[in-house]
Amino acid sequence: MAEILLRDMPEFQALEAHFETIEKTHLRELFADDPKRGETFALNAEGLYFDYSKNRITAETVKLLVALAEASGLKAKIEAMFTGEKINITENRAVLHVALRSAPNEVINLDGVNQVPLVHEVLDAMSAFCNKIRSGEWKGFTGKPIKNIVNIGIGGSDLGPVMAYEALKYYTQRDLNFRFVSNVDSTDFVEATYDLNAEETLFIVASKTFTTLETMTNAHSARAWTLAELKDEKSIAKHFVALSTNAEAVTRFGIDTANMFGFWDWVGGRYSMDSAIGLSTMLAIGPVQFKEMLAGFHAMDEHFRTTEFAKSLPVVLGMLTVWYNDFFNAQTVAVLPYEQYLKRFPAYLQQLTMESNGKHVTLSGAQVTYETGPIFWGEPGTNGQHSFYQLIHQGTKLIPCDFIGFFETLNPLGDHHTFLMSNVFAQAEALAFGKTAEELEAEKVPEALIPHKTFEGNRPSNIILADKLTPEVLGKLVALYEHSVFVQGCVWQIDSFDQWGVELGKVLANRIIPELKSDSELKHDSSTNKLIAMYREKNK
Ligand code: G6Q
Repeated sequence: MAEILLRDMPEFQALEAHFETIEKTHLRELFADDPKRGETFALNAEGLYFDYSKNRITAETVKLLVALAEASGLKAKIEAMFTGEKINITENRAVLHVALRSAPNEVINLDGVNQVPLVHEVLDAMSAFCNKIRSGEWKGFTGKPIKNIVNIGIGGSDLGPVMAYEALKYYTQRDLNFRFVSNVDSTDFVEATYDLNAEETLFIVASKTFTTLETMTNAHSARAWTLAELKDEKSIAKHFVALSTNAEAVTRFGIDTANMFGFWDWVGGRYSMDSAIGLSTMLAIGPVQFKEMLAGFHAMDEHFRTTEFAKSLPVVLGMLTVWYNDFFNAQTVAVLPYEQYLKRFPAYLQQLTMESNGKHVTLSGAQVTYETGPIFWGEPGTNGQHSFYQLIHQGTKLIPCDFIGFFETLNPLGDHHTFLMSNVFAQAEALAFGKTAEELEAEKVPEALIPHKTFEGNRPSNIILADKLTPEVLGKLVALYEHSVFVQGCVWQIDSFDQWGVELGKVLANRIIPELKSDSELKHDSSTNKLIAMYREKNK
């Protein structure tokens, strides 16, 4: 569809007018007006309960947000993604992470080739490999089974695997020891391998391009570390596997392509945790549970593709983000999982959301005249309550929050879970309703303290609940956010699937590396020149 800039769309303008009428309305009034609001503004789909009643919205807001989503061409764009159109236009690539979790009998053609059998071929190869490692059938070079698995990757080749490993730790094979190395800082590699022996260690080199500086540097150090102990080039075949789209570079590194699990350019790094990049996850939880996770992703994909917008979890979640970002001018979104296993979920979401929607031009290259991707951040509850929640409750910034919780804990212990979940409900309630001066007076709070103890409330939040954290539920949660990001990108008319900002870093560092190691003339700005000169001096 031809690009009509967002601000010129009547649906956007209708929301601007509507915002004026709702801006001053308090959630206290909205709840008083509709005794059933808590149920009216809730969705229950795919095992996820989504309560969005504590948002500064009315039924009219939802109607107008849905109208904007429709006018943005979302329906057609969803179909374009699912059918392999090259919607990542700046890289001329399809965006087919949904194919990674497709059922074997589905057909998703790209340039006339059905991608689904290719996906399942790799999944089968991964499963066979994982079974060999997990059972001890695969032996290291000296004949010992593998006990330690070190994933080397960065960005999309690290954050998803780390998050999934932590999230699903309860389901892992505990006699395997998992480590993740991402940073080019040598400390990361040294500490991760400090207490390991090469005989029992498998390195997974996870890199889509197999050219990334950090990963290649760590992979070469891992190679040297292995050879220092095993002293034979042939050991590499038993202790290294690669996850990549670049077979040539994998071979050049010295890893046999028989030990390579492939994927395709239509899998974006931050959308790759369910591709071969998920090998560490599959090693940890086993192929059966990995497939349960994929089934969770797939269920959310189908929900997204087939559900009317007003009842679609990703659409409502995504449009609420647009609502606060573009109308209330909220700069951030806090993601607050009340589940220790989800401790890396906010970090994972930061890449998913901010690398996808941190863009300043539209698909046709025009400068946007509105806000795009907000900053995502968060910590697991209840820890955050004892640090930054103060600002969310009483600061001057509006911070919409996503609370994530589970009815059941995986580790029942006394009253812990009751205490944990009571905090989720209490926090969302306090944010929405606050505490008035009258209430404080009734409690006989000294007058001078009343302003300090007043909570104005009217601070929005979503609550996402599921029965318990399983591989399937994790798949659903991740797909929910993936598609929510898609919805936002569609409204903002940006390419959510490129990452030129990341590419820049890769180029810039490469220019300075030789300069740090030589005495060549420096032609940067005066600050950069001085910093390089000082580094040279200290490292003479
Ligand atoms: C993700 C980004 C980026 C990428 C890393 C690692 O969407 O493209 O985070 O995943 O730069 O890239 P490689 O997998 O190619 O090493």
